[in-house]
Parts: sequence; structure tokens; C-alpha cells
Amino acid sequence: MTELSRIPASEITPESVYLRRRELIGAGLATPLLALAGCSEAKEPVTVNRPKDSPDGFRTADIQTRFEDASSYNNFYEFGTGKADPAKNAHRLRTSPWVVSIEGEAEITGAYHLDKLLKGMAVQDRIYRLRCVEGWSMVIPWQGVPLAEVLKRFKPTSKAKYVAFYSKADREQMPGMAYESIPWPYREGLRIDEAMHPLTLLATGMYGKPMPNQNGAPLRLVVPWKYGFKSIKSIVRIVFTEKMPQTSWNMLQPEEYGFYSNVNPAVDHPRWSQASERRIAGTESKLFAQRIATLPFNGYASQVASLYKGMDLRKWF
Ligand SMILES: Nc1nc2c(c(=O)[nH]1)N[C@H]1C(S)=C(S)[C@@H](COP(=O)(O)O)O[C@H]1N2
Ligand SMILES: [Mo]
Repeated sequence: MTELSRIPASEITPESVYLRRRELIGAGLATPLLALAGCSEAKEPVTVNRPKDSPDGFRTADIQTRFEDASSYNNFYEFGTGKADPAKNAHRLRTSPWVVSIEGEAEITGAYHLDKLLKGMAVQDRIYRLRCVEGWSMVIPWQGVPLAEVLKRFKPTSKAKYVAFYSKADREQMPGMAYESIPWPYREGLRIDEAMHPLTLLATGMYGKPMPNQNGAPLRLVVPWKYGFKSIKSIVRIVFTEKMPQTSWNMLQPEEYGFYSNVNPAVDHPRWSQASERRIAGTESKLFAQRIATLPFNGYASQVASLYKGMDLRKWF
């Protein structure tokens, strides 16, 4: 089963188009699943005159997504695969007490209460674009601490080449886990230099409020130059590893989701283009939001492109 096949088409295409498409599908004429991604009827992407981000990338001046949209249109499969499911179901998640286990190639390891893990760290404000591989994006003001500051406390050894992350997996609190939609626990990974990059944020809140459960309370990653699925929610385990860790989406569909998953308009998903995105921001409707051109590394190339020097990013997608 694929990510795309679980998006109700009614949610992403006008009803009439949707119904007509079903006729076509019935007649065996349907093109590509591509159509379901909302790409086929999409107008040419609008070239927007983009406002300038801060040089460090910590703040974008792009129009922000409304809190109501950012907290009601989510991907958090542990609470269901529909975009509205997490907001409906995530109140079942108990976020306190919260313990994070730090393991693997580091001098210091162990289980830590969240407040101890983050003790003495100043929470920073970041305004990041977040682009889902499905082709929509948001602009969200986050609060959190740089992941690097947390990781350094544990003194990773020279064998720590990667960092693996695991989400909470509790079937009693997470009704979406009744389905094997993706391999549980949800897992993700970064190369150590990606994990240590100043843009990589361990977020504890957004819009100046504690993180809503549906957005990954109490602790989630935000990696703004990668597709949204790398930004793993409700983290309970962080492991320093020597080998490249497994990631849930790659385990499910290796041809479609690679380990790196850098936003790249030049590398299409096998079933749809990645050249543009539907920007959910301001007061525009979610379903008919403006389609804008996608930028390499989601617009963070000047900060992160050097991490991938010499790598063929079509191979390492
Ligand atoms: N544990 C967990 N983390 C997850 C997901 C998930 O299903 N489970 N979905 C990912 C995907 S596909 C995206 S696009 C982002 C969405 O983050 P948001 O809902 O806060 O916008 O979360 C990512 N983190
Ligand atoms: Mo996503």
C-alpha cells in the first residue's frame, strides 16, 4: 500500500473532477495515479517573487500558514491516515511524563525525562517551510532547541556516523497502529552532519504554544530542507549508529522513498512530479491553494547544499 493510495481523492480534487475521474478509472482509461496527486489538473506553477529569508535560514518571510490549518491537516499515521484523523484522535496520546532513551555510539547513554534532556537550553524561534512529499507545503513558526546541542551532551564517538529516531508506538493510545500502514514504530534517520546542522530543530512548540499532539508532542524533529516525512513526531528513542539506519518509508517503498529525501524538484517521485507544491498559507483555501515552484533543498540550498558535495542526488534521493 502506498502513501498516495490512502489519500481520499475527494480531499485533493474538486468533487466533479473526482467523480469524472472515477468514471474514467471505471472505463480503464485512467492515467496515472499521477492524476490523483492533483498534478494533472494543476495550472502552471505560479512563480512567486519570494521574500528574502534570513541568511542563516532560521526565518523565512513567506506568508505563514494559519494555526488552524497547521493543526488540522496533518500526517501522523499512528492516529490514522486521513489528514483530519490526527486532530481527531491525538488527544489520546499521554505526553507527560515523557522519557527519551539515548543509545548507541556515545560516551553517555540512558533514559531521560524530557525536562532533564532539555535542561538549561534556551528555546529558539524558527520559521520554516515544511514540504510534504505529497506536494503540499506550509510555513510554520516553531519553538525548539537545535538538535546538535542536545546530541553533543551525550558525546557521540567517532563511530557515530548516523542518528536513528523512533516515535512512540503504543497501540492503546494510537488507534492508527491497528493498521500496518507503515512499519511501526515510525522510524527515521539522519547522517550525523545533517543531525548536527544548525537548521535541524528538536521542536517542542509552535505558534508560541506547546506542541499540539497532532503535530508531534512533546518532541519532534523539524528538518526543513527534507520532505516532511523525515520530521519524525513524538520521539522516544535516539540511537547513534555506525550504519545507515532503516527508515519506515524506505522499508515500505524503497523505489519511492530514499534515505536522504532532500526536497528536489528535479527528481520526480515515480508516480508524480515534484516540480511544484500547493502552498497552504494565509487565508487561501487548503484545497485550491496556490501552486508554486518547488525550490532545491526547499529553498535552503545556500545553507545545506555543501553537505552533499560530490554526491549524485539522483542516485541518493
Ligand atoms: N511518527 C510520525 N511522524 C511523522 C509522520 C507520521 O505518520 N508519524 N508523518 C510525517 C509526514 S509524511 C509529514 S508531511 C509531517 C507532517 O507534519 P505536520 O502534521 O506537523 O505538518 O510529519 C512527519 N512525521
Ligand atoms: Mo509527508
